[in-house]
Amino acid sequence: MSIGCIALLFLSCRISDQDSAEIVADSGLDYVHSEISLSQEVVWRSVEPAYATGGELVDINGDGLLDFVVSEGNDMEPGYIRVYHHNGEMLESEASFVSSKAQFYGHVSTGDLNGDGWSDIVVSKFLGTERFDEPGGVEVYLNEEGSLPLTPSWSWDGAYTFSLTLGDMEQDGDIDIAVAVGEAYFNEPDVSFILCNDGSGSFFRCWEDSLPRYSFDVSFCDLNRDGWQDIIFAHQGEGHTIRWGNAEGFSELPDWQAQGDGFEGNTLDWGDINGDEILDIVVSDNNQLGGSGTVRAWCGPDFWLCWESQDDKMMQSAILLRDFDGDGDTDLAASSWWGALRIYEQTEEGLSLEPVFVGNESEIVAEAFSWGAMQKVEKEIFVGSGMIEIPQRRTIASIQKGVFAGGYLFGEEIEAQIYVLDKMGLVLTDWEKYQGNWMFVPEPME
Ligand SMILES: [Ca+2]
Ligand SMILES: [Ca+2]
Ligand SMILES: [Ca+2]
Ligand SMILES: [Ca+2]
Repeated sequence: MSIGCIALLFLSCRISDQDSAEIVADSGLDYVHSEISLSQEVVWRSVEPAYATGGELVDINGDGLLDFVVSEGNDMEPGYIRVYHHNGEMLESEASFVSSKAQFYGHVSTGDLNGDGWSDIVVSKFLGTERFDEPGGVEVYLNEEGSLPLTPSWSWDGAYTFSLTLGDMEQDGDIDIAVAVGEAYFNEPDVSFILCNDGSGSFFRCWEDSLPRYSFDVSFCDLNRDGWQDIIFAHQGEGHTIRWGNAEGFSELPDWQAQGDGFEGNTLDWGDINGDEILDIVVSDNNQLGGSGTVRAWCGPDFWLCWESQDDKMMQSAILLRDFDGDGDTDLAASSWWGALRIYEQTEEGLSLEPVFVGNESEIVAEAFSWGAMQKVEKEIFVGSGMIEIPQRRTIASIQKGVFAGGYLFGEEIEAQIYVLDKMGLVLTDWEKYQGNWMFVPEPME
């Protein structure tokens, strides 16, 4: 989308979902549970020994079923990008796509970087081949009409990065990469940065932080819904930050920084956790290096500390904000290193202070969650223009016009199919080498 479009489509560019988009085909399917009902049963587990870290459900081969992309390595042992394709019944237990070169990969993000309708993947390489003595970088794998290349389509080396995210900083309709930078065990802090898309799937540095810090997660999100994506970083050793987006991009200095202590950010997510329809942020703070060991939320519009998990302190890791019980509000999934899957439920009183669901498996070492339809379900056609926040962060089944990443659709014209929330699965990555990755489903899932 050009600057001209922003003028022409000002309303649709600056207002998210309802005003700029309509669902033109409603399946009529409802998925309503009165309480969280994830099954204790593990319905899928991958078999390869690996230090799996990143993971996202996305349709790689265009058959309308979600595949699971995993990035392995962490800081322990080089691993691969793997794709567990959906075989029609379930994810395959052994990945049929494996990248060619093992690396110390951190987290992975997916979106359409070159506007061809196929989902591409971008991965943080946490460390280089000399492990803690050599920085990693960023690798892009452009989907070639249903299959990923064995080696990166584009790459850059020179920073320790554990996580990255995809969004559109300048509202030009192509997808940029925000890179969270820092390795806190042995290295000095460093600056996080954004790689802007030149439109053809190559990237150049177009913004960086004013200060070196330790950043372990980052997200683009239009928190104040003014039509510009804002940027959120989870930090270690200092407060998490927000910068407001505008036509000039982001300021070097944060516009907001969490006050207090206990900051050891592992994962962040955004959503409305208290039902006022204003977006909030949630961050897991690990306690390996002195952090709080809790999951905490800062509520918009002023981002005051509005919620903190009251169950045991632990090495908090993966979190995800989605509607796990299908009652229309956003709940929180959380896990820790060597802990159980926990779900905190939103009710009229807000988010429960302790989990309403605790899984039987108590030694999971989760690093990423993803939530998506695991069987063929009805889809809705979604049309609009500008930047659209996808309702309930639902997963894209296919896209005819526009591009998508990170819970948003972008384009002068947008036409996409999104899955209804039905037959859902919750997958998580696990970096205990011989445990594999896991999937839980709500019960009953037919
Ligand atoms: Ca693509
Ligand atoms: Ca904004
Ligand atoms: Ca809220
Ligand atoms: Ca809910």
